[in-house]
Amino acid sequence: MAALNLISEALQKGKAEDVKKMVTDALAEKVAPKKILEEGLIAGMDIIGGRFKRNEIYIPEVLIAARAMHAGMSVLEPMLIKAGVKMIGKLAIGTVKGDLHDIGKNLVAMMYKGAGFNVVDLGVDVAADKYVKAATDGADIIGLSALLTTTMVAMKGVIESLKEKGAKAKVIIGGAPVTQNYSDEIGANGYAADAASAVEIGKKLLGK
Ligand code: B12
Repeated sequence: MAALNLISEALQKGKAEDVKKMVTDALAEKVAPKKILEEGLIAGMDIIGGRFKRNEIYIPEVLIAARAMHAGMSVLEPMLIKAGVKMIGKLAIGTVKGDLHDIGKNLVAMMYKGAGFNVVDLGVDVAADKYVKAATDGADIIGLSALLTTTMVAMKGVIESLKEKGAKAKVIIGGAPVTQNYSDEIGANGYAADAASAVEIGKKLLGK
């Protein structure tokens, strides 16, 4: 059996093709997609995040690991969706204006898909009017991601724009610099520190 720690190790080394193959093998061996995601891919990316923080590795290594993560996710995503139950709500999620970080946002999107949500990925560097349009188009939840202290301030503007248009969608926010205090301060409906709790909060907000 493809051990999940081997997936994590290959991801950390940036071996995209190996990660893709090991994820495919693990799925063929009936390992649960959520387990592969959490104990293989997310576990590896968490280690990369920590090593980058301690200056043990630099941006190129992080980018290569991120590419391996995306390679694994490309195989896993349809399975996570398949494993999910019927659609329980619609999430539109994007990284706010000026911010290009998308790994965490993609993870949250994937976990929502796996939990049975219809997910619209708005991408990165998303302006407020795009979130407003997504809400008008029927999103129950708007997800805002920011990884920079300089871009998290844009979240407040998005919430104000949504209020101005009378949008009923609930707003959840997250990303490394974001806190529960900040969420309360700008009037978001929920905050989560990781992708799994992000889903719990979304379900709670919709009364599921
Ligand atoms: C990978 C990375 C990059 C990659 C991004 C690749 C990509 N496709 O995303 C690259 C190399 C491009 C990059 C660029 C930059 N980066 Co950068 N980057 C990182 C790094 C190492 C990891 C981020 C990551 O992916 N983590 C893994 C994921 C899984 O975690 P996460 O994003 O936090 O997401 C989880 C939760 O936060 C939460 N979550 C996330 N989004 C959401 C949304 C919702 C709705 C909810 C509920 C929850 C939620 O759930 C996720 C899953 O559990 C961080 C360091 C760190 N430890 O965070 C720095 C970091 C964020 N970067 C930083 C900086 C400074 C930059 C640059 C400005 C560097 C430069 N000088 O050019 C540029 C900015 C580019 C831009 N305009 O956006 C700083 C930010 C400092 C600050 N406080 O503002 C950090 C903290 C590094 C550091 N210690 O200095 N970066």
